[in-house]
Amino acid sequence: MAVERTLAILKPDCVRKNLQGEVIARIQKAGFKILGMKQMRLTTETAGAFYAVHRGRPFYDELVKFMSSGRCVPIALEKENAVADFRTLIGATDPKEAAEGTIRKLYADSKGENIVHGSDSVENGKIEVAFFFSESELV
Ligand code: 3AN
Repeated sequence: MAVERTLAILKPDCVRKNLQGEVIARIQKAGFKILGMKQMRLTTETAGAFYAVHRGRPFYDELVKFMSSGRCVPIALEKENAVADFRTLIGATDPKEAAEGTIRKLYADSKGENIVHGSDSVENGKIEVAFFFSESELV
């Protein structure tokens, strides 16, 4: 299996609930290596650009508003099969449908406020890591 990079974002609901440490511990226990991590507050412009693929979807405005509503923590991760394994670790978009023991099942309230983002393909993993981190910030 190939070593891949994937982008996690601890979303504003995760930070508001003070769950950063618990979620990061689960990510580390699952074998992911943290290459880069920062705390920031996204502007609506930055959140809109990050989620540009969803522009036009009914939840887009709400998503951009939520993602810029408070601090978030982008994390660049590396591991063999990182993209698929991270999606398994976080669970389905809707926490009601997420498997037992997944991060969203454990901590998320709704489809919109679902604690954590994870890249959905190897290609997007590369693009999304580069969206938040320069190569010199990945160590
Ligand atoms: P995932 O984060 O599981 O890859 P996507 O890529 O389909 O899910 O959606 C991106 C983000 O948009 C989700 N994390 C979620 O916050 C939000 N979202 C997706 N679908 C809905 C929906 N039907 N209603 C509200 N928010 C949604």
